Amino acid sequence: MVAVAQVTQARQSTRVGLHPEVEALPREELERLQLQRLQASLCDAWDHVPWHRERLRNAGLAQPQDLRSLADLQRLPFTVKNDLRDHYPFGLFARPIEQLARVHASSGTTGKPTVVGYTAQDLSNWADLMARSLYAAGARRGDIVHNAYGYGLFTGGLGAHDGATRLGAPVVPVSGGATERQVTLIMDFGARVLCATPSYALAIAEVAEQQGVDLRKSALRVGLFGAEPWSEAMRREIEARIGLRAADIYGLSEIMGPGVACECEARNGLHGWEDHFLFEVIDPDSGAALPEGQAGELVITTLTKEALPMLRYRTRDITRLERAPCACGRTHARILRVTGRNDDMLIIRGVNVYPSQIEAVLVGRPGIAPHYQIVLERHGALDQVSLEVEALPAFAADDYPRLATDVAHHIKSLIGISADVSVMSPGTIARSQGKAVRVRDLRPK
Ligand code: DLL
Repeated sequence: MVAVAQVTQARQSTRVGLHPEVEALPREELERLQLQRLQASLCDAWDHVPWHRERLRNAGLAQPQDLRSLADLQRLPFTVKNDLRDHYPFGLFARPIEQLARVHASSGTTGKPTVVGYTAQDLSNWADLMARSLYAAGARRGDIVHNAYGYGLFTGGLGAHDGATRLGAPVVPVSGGATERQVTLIMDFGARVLCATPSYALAIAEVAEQQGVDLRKSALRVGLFGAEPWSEAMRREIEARIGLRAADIYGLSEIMGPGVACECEARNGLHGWEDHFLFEVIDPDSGAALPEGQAGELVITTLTKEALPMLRYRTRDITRLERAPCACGRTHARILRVTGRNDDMLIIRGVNVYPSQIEAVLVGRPGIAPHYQIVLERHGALDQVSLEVEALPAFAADDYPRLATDVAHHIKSLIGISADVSVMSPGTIARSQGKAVRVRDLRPK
């Protein structure tokens, strides 16, 4: 009895988040729940997706019940993006079409799109997790949410939309584009929460400044920015120019969409919602699990997805996991800021570089605007990297060579690569309305 009373008391004193009964669940209980759900999800995948069944058998499972502990997860094979493409469009779905409520797809640069599906229950869980994420970032019931994530096949728009609705927050479903109008709507409607990619948030800030509108005087207080890698320097820039608290939100369509993980107000990593997902970090080369805290590729297993269960999905995203308690009282693991994708890593004369590292050097540099492009070319056998950056309007063309030298110097000293830097006049570099394209690869295919 005493033990039960103590647990109840401990839970009451750590009431945090929109779903305190799960967000602050003691780790042993969380893991018990995860194992139950993993076993159920594995049975589901076994029964309804022949491809999973065959692969699980090949991995030595005679029946799904052979998975007895979370550690047994290591015995299961990985799933990769190409597996979805190979079964285009619905081959890995565990539910017949008539039980689906929605599909989304991501285009990718080559080949067939990746198609993902949701039952009504999946959509409801997603809305819960997105509402939980909005709340963790500081949004509350009744706040107007200006949702500038793209609506359509991309999961950003509808994902954030349903989450805001679940939270009880009215949504302005503006999607991306028509940036002048976005500024007007933010000011006129008094939005308190802004959802957008970080690069588009910056584009909105820039257009507002050009219109003579001070967004810092708007009602905006909270931003949920994600769908692409961004840096701490970019966070400071966005916060200073819009006057809000910017939270990092992570997700991917293969697993759900936005709201797989989100920062809380402690901003010490993104809480990955462990009652619905299992997170691992592996060595991208060997596939071996890495100890907590070590950087590697994030691998996610879904625990409750009905339409498209995912077993050990290799995200290609590079990050670290922390399970130490968070100051906010949530017990769910924290995924540290995703620096970039494995596929986006550039190897420049032997140095591994992510575009977000270059961003961190550029943003806030005197005279330089936070817009940039990395251009890859091939000269003979050698890959050549150049960097296009923009000057701030107050600087004259005469200043550009000096600014270029300053940027090249800081790139060299902070990242260790020699880049050929061109400073261009304001507005030259294309602005994004969704995910920014940071790298222009002109190398022959
Ligand atoms: O980008 C879902 C999303 C929408 C997340 C809105 C957050 C906000 P996909 O189009 O499938 O889904 O792209 C997923 O985007 O594997 C990462 O490489 C990248 N990504 C997403 N969020 C972040 C983030 C959506 N906060 C891919 N930081 C992922 C860094 C991110 N990269």
